[in-house]
Order: sequence, then C-alpha cells, then structure tokens
Amino acid sequence: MKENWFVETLHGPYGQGFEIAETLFLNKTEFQDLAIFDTAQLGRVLVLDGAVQTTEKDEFYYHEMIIHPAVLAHGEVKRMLIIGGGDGGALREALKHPGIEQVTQVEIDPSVTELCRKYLPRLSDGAFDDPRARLIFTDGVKFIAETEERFDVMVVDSTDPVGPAIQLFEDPFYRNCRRVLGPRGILVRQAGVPFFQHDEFVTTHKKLNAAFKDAAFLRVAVPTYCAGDMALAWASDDVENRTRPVDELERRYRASGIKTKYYNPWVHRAAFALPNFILDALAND
Ligand code: AG3
Repeated sequence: MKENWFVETLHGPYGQGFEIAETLFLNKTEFQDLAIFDTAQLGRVLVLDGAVQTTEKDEFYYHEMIIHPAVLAHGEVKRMLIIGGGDGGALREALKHPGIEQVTQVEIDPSVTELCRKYLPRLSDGAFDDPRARLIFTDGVKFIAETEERFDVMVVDSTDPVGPAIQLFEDPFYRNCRRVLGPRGILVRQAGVPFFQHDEFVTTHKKLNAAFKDAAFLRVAVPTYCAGDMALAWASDDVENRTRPVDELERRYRASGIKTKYYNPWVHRAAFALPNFILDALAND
C-alpha cells in the first residue's frame, strides 16, 4: 500500500485511490463519516462513508447533468426541489436559470453543508446566499411525505443506497415524488454506476416504472465515480419531456443564457442512449 493514500471502499474489493496532500477534515457527523481531502490532481474532495461524493476537478460533469436536462426539457420550471446535495453544486447549477423562482434544498446532514461552505466554497459559489435558495435540514423522506407543496422538477442528489440514503430508493418515497411533481413534472436521481451497481440500476428502473408513466436513464461518465458511466434516473408522467427535439432544446438553452462546461443540447439528447446489455437487463426485468 502506498503511504498517505485514500482508497474508496464503495465497491468492496475494487477501489479508486489518490494521494492525500492534506486532510482538511476527518470525523463522524451525526449521520455519517465525513472527510475532506486536498489532492494534487482532483483539488478538494468530499468523501462520505468511504465513497467519493464530489471533487473540485470534475464536479461540473455531474452537477450540470443532474440539473440542466430536466430544467430545459420541462421548459417552465419555477419551483424546484433538491433532496440531498448538501455541498451546493446542484443548487448552484439550478440557480443559473433566471426563470427559477425558488429552489428548496432538503439535506439531512447540516454538517455537510457547513463543512462544504468552509472547505469547498467553489462548489456552491454563493448559491446558499441567493434569496431564491431555501435550505431545510431534515430527512427528505419525511419532508416529501408531509409536504403539500408542489414542484416542477425534483432532483435527488444523494449518496448510494447504504446508510442514511436507503429510504430514498424505495417505493413509498417514489410515490411521494410523483405526488409533489404533478403530471408535467420530472424527477432525476443519482442511480449509481451500473458496471458495479447493476442490481441498484435495475431495481431503480422497476420502482420508477411503477410510480411514473415514463422511466429512463441519462448516462454521464464522471471520472471520479469509477467505473464507467454513472446512471441518472429520469422519471415523469409526460413522455414528451424525454423526447424533446434537439432544436427546441437548443432554443431554450440559448434563451436561458446559462453558461455550461459539460452540458449542451446534443449531449443532453445523446445521454439517453443506452447500450444493448443495459436495454436487455431492463427488458428482462
Ligand atoms: N452525489 C452522488 C455521489 C454518488 C457516488 N456514487 C458512486 N460513485 N456510485 C454526491 C453529491 C454531489 N453533489
């Protein structure tokens, strides 16, 4: 073993590693183990329960793709809900859209937000202080079961289904997502890396298919979510949200005036294409 290396434990006997230049924080919060490292190649890195959550170097791949396809495909998003996302990266991308009036963020662990504001301020880039941001620190499962509010798009930017996030991958939660979204709404959720998390991927599809008329996936190859593509699950009762033509997306993207480093309308359309072994797994389910 190399000295002063972090090795990810998310995928059991296989793990990505990197050299730690400096440990900025390493402790248990009320909910999970939390570490923030500085590294030579990735910049600062947030780790929860041994799994890399985000790095300064490649966070834009994921945060842009978990937000912009849904917002632009919907086209009239005013009220948005983010469950998890305590680092503020998804919130930052959502607030780029001038038409969005309010983004409610429901994060279970206030320490994540507090420590990311301190050690990873570039992630949120001021988003927490935007008057359109509404931060609530509570369990997302409970929030969504009780709320009477309605949202146009909701995003689940959670950890994997181990630890505090388990209930965010279950049927009752998805039924409540459908309830708060209404017929035109869109749900996007982090659904793991199918190469190593095949069962999670298939199960997510099955559950979303039961709760919504249309369930699909976007693929994005985030370098530090090893290995291969990450799946972002997409669910809506309105199929047209997913099949929006690229010229319409192009028009909306330009009109929004947003600047992106990963997202563009062609990437958006292409991200829905799935390889055959994945289509077969979903069809045989
Ligand atoms: N978002 C999800 C990290 C998932 C890592 N999982 C994995 N590699 N299978 C974390 C927070 C980013 N805002």
